[in-house]
Amino acid sequence: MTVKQLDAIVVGAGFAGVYMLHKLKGLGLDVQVLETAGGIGGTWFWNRYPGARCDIESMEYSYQFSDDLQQQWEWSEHYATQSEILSYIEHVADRFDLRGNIQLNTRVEAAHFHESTSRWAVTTSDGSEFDAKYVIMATGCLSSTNLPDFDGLQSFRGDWYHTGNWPHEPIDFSGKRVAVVGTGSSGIQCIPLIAEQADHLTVFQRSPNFSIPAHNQPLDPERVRDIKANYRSFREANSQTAFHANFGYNEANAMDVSAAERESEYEQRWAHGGLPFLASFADLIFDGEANETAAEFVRGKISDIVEDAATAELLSPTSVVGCKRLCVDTNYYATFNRSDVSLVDVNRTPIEAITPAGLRTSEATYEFDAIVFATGFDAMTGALMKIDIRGSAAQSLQDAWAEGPKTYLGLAISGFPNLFTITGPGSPSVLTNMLPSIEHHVNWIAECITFVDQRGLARINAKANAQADWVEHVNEVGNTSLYPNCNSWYLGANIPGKPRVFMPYLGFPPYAEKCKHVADNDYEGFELGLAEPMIRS
Ligand code: N01
Repeated sequence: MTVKQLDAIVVGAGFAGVYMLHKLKGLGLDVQVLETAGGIGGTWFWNRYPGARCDIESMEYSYQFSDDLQQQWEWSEHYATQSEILSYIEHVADRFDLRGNIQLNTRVEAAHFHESTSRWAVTTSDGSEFDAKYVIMATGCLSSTNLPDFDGLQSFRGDWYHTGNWPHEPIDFSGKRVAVVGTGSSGIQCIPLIAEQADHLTVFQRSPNFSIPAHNQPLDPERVRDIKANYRSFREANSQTAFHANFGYNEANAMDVSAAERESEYEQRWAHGGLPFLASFADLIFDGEANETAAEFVRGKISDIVEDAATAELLSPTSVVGCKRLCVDTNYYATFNRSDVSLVDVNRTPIEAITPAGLRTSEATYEFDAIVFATGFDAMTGALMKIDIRGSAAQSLQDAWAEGPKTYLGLAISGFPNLFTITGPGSPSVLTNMLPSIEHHVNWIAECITFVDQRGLARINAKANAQADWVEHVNEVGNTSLYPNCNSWYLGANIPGKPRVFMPYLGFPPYAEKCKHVADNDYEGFELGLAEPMIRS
């Protein structure tokens, strides 16, 4: 078998991998993207469940590297559907002639760094071998599905699905008894639509979640014209915030204003809909008392919407608003007013097994024709840890991260030279609009590679002390907030046995400044290896 020689390998053909490819091709590098799926799109390829759509507005959940692209592409709704987002990335791949460098249906199984050559040997599921100077992990933050190890799943006689690996053909739940397990963003999006079809839907909830109505609607052509006329400043405003330009950050603290003012602010944001609810007050995610006022407001809404008091109470979280990713829904709470929808508290009565006919909790047995697992992901590290990655001295990533992920800026890992992670743990990633964060990382990595190559260097490696300082800083900042207070996937708490570490970095603008500072200072915190010890043939 011949080993394909390359400048760079990009793992994953989601939004990160596709733009990384475009960028590196533009630099004249010989690049190959390797993708497990049978198509491009990452998250938007896999998550085809009913109701899947983005919770960031479409005008901002898009690339900004090409003004022609952002001027010409037409979104139809405020929040784009999965299929529209997938069409968009397909369009980008065609428009920029990227498909020729993307190999689909190919899982990267191993990436081993060779000290003598300062190059990576990459092997894939089809037995192909590649040799590249750089490896860029564009493997996604929420791409490794979490299917809890329920006893008896294989014995189930009906059909079962995971929201994160949904079939391509439409699934018709008409006339069926359906279970949905899990009430995070995916469950909350699909439950109302499955309820409309199914004969009966039973929702198995372990923890209730806070959800804000989306109030999704077709895009207003006038607003689109306005944004397109000022796209640069719109994007600039976006780059100054975590989520989006119109997030409407309120600088006031909840506890500094009257109860009536708080109520009015929350009402306004509930009516506007979506994630901007999180920006109601500056102290919301930092002060427990402030947060409780928002929690109380949402619980009030739930009890207004849900007719049965016991169901409303069961749906009402007692946790911190935003501590788990805030959900955005269409008719979620109202769905529980339907006579053909029931709610089971599996916190009180855990699922004991999947049975041939359905599911058994500690209290009852249920019969189903279909079960939907909306049980989430092994977030941020799952996809990376599935690959046998070995850096200097053959150290494995599994060993390096045994106590939790450690990175420098979420971009590089000490001891793993010439390997980059796009939106890796330790970067703002999931606490931001992913698209600008992806573009920021891709641009930074491309500049870094240019720097290394122009100086004839063989390698760049994050220094252990710079990485340790960064990890400490990420933790310190995280600990100023309420984020570490609940069992979220941000902390890895949803996966049994996963080290509990708050993985994303809180604060996009300071983060971007830090990355710029590092680059401006000849990649401060990195050690640079001299001229390539071996010229590749
Ligand atoms: O996954 P989740 P998700 N028995 O981990 C439950 C993004 N996203 O796919 O909370 C019973 O949030 C689990 O219960 P608990 C977004 O960032 C975005 O929904 O651990 N239940 C929870 O209810 C989001 O945060 C969009 O107690 C079990 C659920 O399964 C992220 O993806 C749409 C269980 C998992 O919720 C992940 O969302 C969709 C068990 N053994 C996703 N194990 C938008 O843009 C787990 N659960 C709108």
